[in-house]
Amino acid sequence: MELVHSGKIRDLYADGPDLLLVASDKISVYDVVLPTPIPGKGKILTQLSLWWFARLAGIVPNHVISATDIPPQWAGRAVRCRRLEMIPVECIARGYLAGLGLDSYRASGSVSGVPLPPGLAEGSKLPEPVFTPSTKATSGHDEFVTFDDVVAELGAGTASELRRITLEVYQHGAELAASRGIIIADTKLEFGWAPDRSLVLADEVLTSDSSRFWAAEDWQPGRPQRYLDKQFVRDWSSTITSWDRRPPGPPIPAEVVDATRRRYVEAYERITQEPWPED
Ligand code: Q0Z
Repeated sequence: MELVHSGKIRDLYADGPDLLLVASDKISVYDVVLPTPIPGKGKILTQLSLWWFARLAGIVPNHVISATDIPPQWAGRAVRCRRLEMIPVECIARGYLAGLGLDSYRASGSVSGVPLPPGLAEGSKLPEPVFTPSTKATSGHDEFVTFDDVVAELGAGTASELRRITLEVYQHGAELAASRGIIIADTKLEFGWAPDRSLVLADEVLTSDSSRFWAAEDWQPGRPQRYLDKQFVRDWSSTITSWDRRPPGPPIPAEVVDATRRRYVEAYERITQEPWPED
């Protein structure tokens, strides 16, 4: 099979007219991939994404063709999908302030040109979710663009549809996750055009690799939040004073790997209310 794109965590293959999106067990902290995998992570996040796609199908069609017509070596951690013409805008919805959104708010009081009220802190809940699109900058890191920039690039109709669908997906997902003890602070969605020019939700959806998942019981604005999945790795790595957060990262000890795997399983089980079958 032809490798179309290799990312840090996932790979994309072409299989005839289809694409296969293959998730690995790799984990990144502070944007650096560590040398030790988290066994099962690729499967857990793939199955969670598939669960969301099915749940969200009433809001937006998606790129999934099959979760089972997959070569055996990738069973459970790959999705066969329709090849779309991808839209070069990262469609981000935020309900809470963190990461680059927080940086932008501190610098300008706004994110993607959307003004936010004064007095918000790291981790604050926003008055209502906002659409904060970004584009891949040549530097590598994403750069916020305004809604008007999206209009200029894609037209008013498409820009409005992307904003509407992104906020609807976030609102629905965040509400369901909140009822199950997980705050989805923000999420990044990717869309493509089908041959008939309809908008299709692509890539992965509402996983902890495309979103910030916080344990609701630990949420406390005014400080960096604990990540539901990666906090053990982040906390442990911050004790490795010889690591400067540049590649290569240090190997992860077995007990941190196990605790982290349990958190991925916990997030899957809390959201889907189904036991993880391989636990
Ligand atoms: C997704 C990506 C990577 C995983 C292109 N249905 C689609 N049609 C066309 N293109 C894509 C998709 Cl999902 C597509 N990506 C992002 C890169 C591993 C996802 F290396 N790029």
